[in-house]
Amino acid sequence: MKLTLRWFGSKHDTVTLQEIRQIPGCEGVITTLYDAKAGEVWPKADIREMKAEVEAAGLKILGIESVNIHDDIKIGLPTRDKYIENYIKTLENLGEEGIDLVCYNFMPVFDWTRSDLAKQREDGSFVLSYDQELIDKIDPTRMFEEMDSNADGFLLPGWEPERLERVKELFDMYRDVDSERLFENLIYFLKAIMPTCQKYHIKMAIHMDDPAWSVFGLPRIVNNKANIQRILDAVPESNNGLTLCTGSLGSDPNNDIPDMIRSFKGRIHFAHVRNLVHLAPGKFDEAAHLSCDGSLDMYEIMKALHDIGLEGPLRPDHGRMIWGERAMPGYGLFDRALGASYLMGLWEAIDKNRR
Ligand SMILES: [Mn+2]
Repeated sequence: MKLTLRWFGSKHDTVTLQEIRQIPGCEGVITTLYDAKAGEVWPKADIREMKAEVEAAGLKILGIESVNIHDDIKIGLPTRDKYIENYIKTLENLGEEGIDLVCYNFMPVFDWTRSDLAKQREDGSFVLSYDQELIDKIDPTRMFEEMDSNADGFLLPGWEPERLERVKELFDMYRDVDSERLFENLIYFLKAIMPTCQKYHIKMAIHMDDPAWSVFGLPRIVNNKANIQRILDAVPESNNGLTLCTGSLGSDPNNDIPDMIRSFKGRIHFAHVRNLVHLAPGKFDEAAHLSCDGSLDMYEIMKALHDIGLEGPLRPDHGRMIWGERAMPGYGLFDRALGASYLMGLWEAIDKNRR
């Protein structure tokens, strides 16, 4: 396991590489070319520049989160082949620069969804929160404005403004895409990129849907054990793997995360570890990483990751906003650093106990 932190680049992130380097045990960052649009080829010069900046700070790029998938690929339009070609070129450019892990998601229209990006808890901290009853009252085509007005002026990872200006049109385009069609389109994409992934030893790591159920009637296919297993079986190359996100899976209390981790052994290339509190069906608040602060047992989760011999990067996921910090929702320094230290402590104890 390699401890990492997500970093959005010096133009967008309030957290610096120098700060990240001071988190004990942190070996690298998970980053992206934030300004690259889905469907574009990532220029090699830009990848090199990003890599040089990270390495100059004494860190490594241990993965990309994300190389976003163009909607035409998810919808399965005839134009998808052109965008898959571009994706392959991006993978080649990353592979040639020694980057071998790519996280992505296959959610239609919206990336992750929340009803509140700064809900205040009793201790005064702020967290992201989800309440299906509140979401049901929102006109989906106004979802971007709802999220944006709630983001304290920071950009929201995965919510590209230029794409969301077309949100009505996107809903229309996805009208005939049910979960079966979405699954077929994912498999088509994966089969097309596998030879390149194998050539460059690139591990593709699909992120779980967040939350783990259908929102605004849009299909969900990466949300439970059976659905995820089906994706792994349909493209059995180990390059087709997962970003195991405990917060996304954990939004549904029916998901037994330690059991899922053990059954996906060999296919988990990247782990996002965070906690949340189940308040009611379809309703949760994010929490500190500590087990007793939320509903997930982080010790059991880390033990399962240790059991499968996780070799790839792991990162603390969304943190609370604490100590007056102002940052992108979920992505401040303070609480993620606390989470990182806690997860490293669990890992050390599990590791030494087993030797
Ligand atoms: Mn995640």
